[in-house]
Amino acid sequence: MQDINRHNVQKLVSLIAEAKKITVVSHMKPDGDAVGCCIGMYHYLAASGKTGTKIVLPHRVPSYLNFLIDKDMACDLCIHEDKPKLALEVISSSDLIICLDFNAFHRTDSLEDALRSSAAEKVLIDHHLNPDRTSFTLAFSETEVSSASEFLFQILMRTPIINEDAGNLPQKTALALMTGMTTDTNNFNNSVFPSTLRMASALIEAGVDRDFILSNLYNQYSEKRMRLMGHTLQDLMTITKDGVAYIIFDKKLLQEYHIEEGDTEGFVNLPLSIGRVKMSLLLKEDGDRIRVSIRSKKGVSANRCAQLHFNGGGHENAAGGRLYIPKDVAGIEEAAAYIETYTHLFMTTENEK
Ligand SMILES: [Mn+2]
Repeated sequence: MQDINRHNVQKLVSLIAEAKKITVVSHMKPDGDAVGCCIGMYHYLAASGKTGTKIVLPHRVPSYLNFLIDKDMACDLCIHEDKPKLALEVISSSDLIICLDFNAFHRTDSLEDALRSSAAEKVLIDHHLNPDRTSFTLAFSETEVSSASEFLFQILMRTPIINEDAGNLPQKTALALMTGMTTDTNNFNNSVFPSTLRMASALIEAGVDRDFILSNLYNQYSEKRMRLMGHTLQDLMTITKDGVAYIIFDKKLLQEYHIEEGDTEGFVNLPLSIGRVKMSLLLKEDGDRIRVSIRSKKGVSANRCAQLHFNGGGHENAAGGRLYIPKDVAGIEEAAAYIETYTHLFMTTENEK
């Protein structure tokens, strides 16, 4: 946690104190961690007297996270895919931009240019490898944490108004950060550090309702999601002789099951429960690209595979990327052959550096 020192926390506190218009941003296709830490930060800023803070996201918040959005906050939430002009105006008119849960501006997709060209002070708070530190006034980066939500929790705990007592966090911040950590660890299934359990313990003591979070996250799925899961496991999952499982969702299937963002959350993890599966890939056709999620077991680097073959990267055992049509593959129908070829190369010669 070398970035969390008195000097940096002090600097963050004074950047916030001096700012007149603060904007909080996160990455494209925001997940529970991205949304959780943005909302957590928003309510911390509001409690610090910073009204008028905006949250700008490239894409909509998945509906399973709606329980984190209250009426007051909803009008400060600006989504680029809904209101592109407004989103870019908010960014260019802010004097402090707090960037959460991503390591470089290109991860924000449509917000990238506006963030890059903005004259605002920029703060990074993130848990991915290889942060682009030079683009920020102040960077907090740490990979030995479960999530950006956990890292933000640790930083906020060191600020004077919270003063190491989670009971001083606004309740909505506590709820949002617990939610972000829970989704990024897949409910304590991966990336759990001693500090993660300390955070959970402090937040539960401070009154966070974990049952409420779990019932919102995991017991509110649509029927179509479970039916698609059944079809996927029965008919669409392939396992190669190298122990690589892959699932491909083309546009037709996504339309047939009326699949929205968030509906396939967690699918990529399912094949890892099979003993001989060492790495799992989920591909989704999305316009002129195919989005790729990769998860791996210990000893196999999802991050390296994403970097080498899928124009991406991420964490050691959880990464993502994309294949461009027609640059990488002529179309979705060629994706299976691409995966077979390149994961075989990866598993046999490239994984062990
Ligand atoms: Mn994250």
